[in-house]
Amino acid sequence: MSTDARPRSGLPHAEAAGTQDWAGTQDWVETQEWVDSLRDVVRATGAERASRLLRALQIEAQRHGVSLPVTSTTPYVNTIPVEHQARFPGDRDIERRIKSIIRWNAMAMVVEANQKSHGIGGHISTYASAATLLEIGFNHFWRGAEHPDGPDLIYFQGHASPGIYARAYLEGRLSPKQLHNFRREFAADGGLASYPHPWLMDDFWQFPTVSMGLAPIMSIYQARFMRYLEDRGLKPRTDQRVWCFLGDGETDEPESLGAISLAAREGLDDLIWVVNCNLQRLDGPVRGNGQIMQELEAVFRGVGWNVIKVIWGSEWDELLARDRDGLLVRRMGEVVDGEYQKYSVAGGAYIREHFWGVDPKLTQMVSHLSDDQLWRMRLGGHDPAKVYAAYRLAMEQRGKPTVILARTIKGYGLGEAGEGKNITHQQKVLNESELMDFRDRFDIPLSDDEVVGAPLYRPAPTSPEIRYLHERRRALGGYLPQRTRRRSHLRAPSEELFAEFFEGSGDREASTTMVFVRMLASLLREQGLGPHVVPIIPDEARTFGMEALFRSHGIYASTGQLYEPVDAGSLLYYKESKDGQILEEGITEAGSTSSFIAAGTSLTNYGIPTIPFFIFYSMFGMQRIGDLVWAAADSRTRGFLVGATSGRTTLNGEGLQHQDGHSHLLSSAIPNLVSYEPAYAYEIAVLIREGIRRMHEENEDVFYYLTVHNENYAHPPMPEGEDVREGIIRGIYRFRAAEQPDPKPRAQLLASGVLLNEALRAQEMLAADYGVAADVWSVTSWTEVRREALEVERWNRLHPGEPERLPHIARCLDGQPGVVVGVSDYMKTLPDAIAKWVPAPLIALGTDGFGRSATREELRRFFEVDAEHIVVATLSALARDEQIATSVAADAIARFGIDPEAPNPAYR
Ligand SMILES: Cc1ncc(C[n+]2csc(CCOP(=O)(O)OP(=O)(O)O)c2C)c(N)n1
Ligand SMILES: [Mg+2]
Repeated sequence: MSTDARPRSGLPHAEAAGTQDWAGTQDWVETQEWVDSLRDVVRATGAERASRLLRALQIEAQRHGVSLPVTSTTPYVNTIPVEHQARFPGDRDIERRIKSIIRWNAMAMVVEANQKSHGIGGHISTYASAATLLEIGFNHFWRGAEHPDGPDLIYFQGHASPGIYARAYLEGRLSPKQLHNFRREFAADGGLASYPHPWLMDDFWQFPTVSMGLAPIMSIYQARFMRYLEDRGLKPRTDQRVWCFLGDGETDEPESLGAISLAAREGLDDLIWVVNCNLQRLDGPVRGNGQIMQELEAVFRGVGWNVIKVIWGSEWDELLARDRDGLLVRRMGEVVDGEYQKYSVAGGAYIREHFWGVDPKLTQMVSHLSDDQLWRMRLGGHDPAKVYAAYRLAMEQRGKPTVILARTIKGYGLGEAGEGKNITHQQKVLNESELMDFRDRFDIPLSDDEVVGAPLYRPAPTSPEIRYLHERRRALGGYLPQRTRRRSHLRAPSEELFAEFFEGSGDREASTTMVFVRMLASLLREQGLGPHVVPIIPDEARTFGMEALFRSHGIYASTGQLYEPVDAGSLLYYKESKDGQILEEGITEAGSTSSFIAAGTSLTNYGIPTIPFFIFYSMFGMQRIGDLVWAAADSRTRGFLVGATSGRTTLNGEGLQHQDGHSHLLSSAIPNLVSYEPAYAYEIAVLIREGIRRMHEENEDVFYYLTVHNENYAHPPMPEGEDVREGIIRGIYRFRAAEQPDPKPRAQLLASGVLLNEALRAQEMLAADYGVAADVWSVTSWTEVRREALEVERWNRLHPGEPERLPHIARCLDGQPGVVVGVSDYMKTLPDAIAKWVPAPLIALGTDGFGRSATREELRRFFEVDAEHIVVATLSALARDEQIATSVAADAIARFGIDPEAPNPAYR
């Protein structure tokens, strides 16, 4: 640390306590009097009274223009004074032994994995720093599935997974083989996933946490959703809690802290966060030149969380008690994190010189301690008594969420192998002597010979450790983490519910967004299903014409509505209520997605199935919150994502940032996300029914992505034939065949979404003006068509001796003569994705490039996807195929006023 940050020695204690600058004896005496008075008040009438007094002074000071010190941080000491510390009820000795064994096994499994396969990865140091934080929870706080209140929901830091596995191994829930196969998921006898992935270990992990920043925001909305279920009477009110573990480095992710004000505003006192403040991230210190704990304290206190700092272990209590003039506290507060990190590596003599040595009084304070004793003075996050007290207090706090900032050392116990070192995050292999040191430090009963191979160690089932561990979990209602597979009792709605949509709209024009909203309203009204539907909107309900739902179903507000809304007199007023059904999230797609995940996993987490519909501005969906959608997939979330105002040329006027022509490419990357771009009302009706059927009757862990539009047009009745329904689901069916009885030339026009209407216009133009007979196919999903075709192709590849199977798309187009044009309001990649199963070369039209503020007609002309361009594409292909004269195509280009030399819109 720099010398100029050192305090002058012999400070009067008022300054040391941080009250005011010291300017002369008179000032000092006066300050002293004030401080003494405060002490008297606390002693005589208690801290509460003192706090009121200070508030009164604050108001008075404000009145006189006195600038007030910023009070968002407290001194750099534990929030809980020793005398208020809850008594630790456990068996210290046995718990230490259990923890030590878990530490050993967590380390051993990573070492073994990397000995077997160099570079397979894994992390030792994160768990090493978090062990006490986790063990106190496991032994004393977290309730399991059989607890009458229901299980606590715990988001574990992803990189600490070896420790969670190692505990489950001691509990007998994971086999030695599984641990031996850490990070070898293909091992014949079963392996373990690197990190928490419910997709991969669906009876173990509940929450994917390893993409940092997502667990924190998901945990907030989880706690909020729990409250929502209770307030709506879907779940009994219990003492169930949500805990989330974060790394201090992780708090730099915008998602980590981005929603903490919601948690405070909603008074989510069932939410407890523990930030493992080991002061390090992957490369080095989190805030080498500052103090991450103080920074976080200010942020959390600022928005109204309870903050409990657990900085110093019990060894410091006595010294702090002797620190009458506040010198030590002041010293603690001025050392920067980079320097603190150095103390954990450099040893007692260094600490004596650099921490204590700055002031003779401080030096004197520790003169009775050896260098070794100085070095071994524990930090709060490694002291069970301190951690227990913090958790106990967090459990007792009402009205606010709590964050525990716990100071730890990264790689604690690794010694030379990495304790507190900058390389520690990546440390994966320990040499013989390092293994022996580790064994000695944690008293693992393994001989020198045994230690070499870093074997797993598990005491006998009858040993006191194992008996204690089971007894604690029994008392708390079972083991954690544990994911429960449950079957939904919900059923797809009857066809009648959507009858009007199958019949078509006649001359009435409507957008697919309006159609969807009507369907949602019908679903909400359905007797059995309705209460389980959870509409989620990020401040866009009016854009989508959903405001009628405000009044009919209410916007969820945990406080109810405390004001008379300005539009109270109108029919569709802004109604908030405690049992409101709509989650109106405000402008946070990340928060809304977190709600979506909580709702879409409520069956496994609470035994209550819900069907979330998250309706958002499609451009601000996949590309904005893609990683959360990936986490939703991993979480086995069920529900519907609805991208409204989609389509690069269909959303008119809004321009480059708003017009979505690629979200279907992004969604196609997610294996269990089923995407559709329907054109007509009956298609949406079929798809929503089918989605609910798959998710709730078949209990498939899939979710749906539907894009809907804001362009109004008439919706036809559903064409006759069972294959239509099947085609809608599979992704393509013939919507309208050519009227001419098989003349030449011919074409097949494949179109999705609104552009189906352009294809139909092109069909008429081709027939009337060019004698070309075109069939028009509605493509509800390019990606589903492709997935099915790939599936069939794979089967054919692996079964060379069997008769070849045909994918749905090939069956549709087989024997359909002519050229093929595919058009969508999305990038050309979508039609291209199915080209290889189409019997003729497919000409793809699409909207590659940046959107523009313009009318739909202008946009479609610009992106070359309007009916005229479909006609030109068809004629051009026919000309190249020598079915018509080239001049016919060229004339059409001229006739439509298309400039063949215009630059490619894809790059403009
Ligand atoms: C979004 C994201 N970015 C980067 C990483 C890679 N990564 C894994 S752990 C880590 C450092 C974690 O530091 P911290 O949050 O302080 O946790 P600690 O291990 O120190 O407890 C990084 C950068 C990741 N997993 N997720
Ligand atoms: Mg860290």
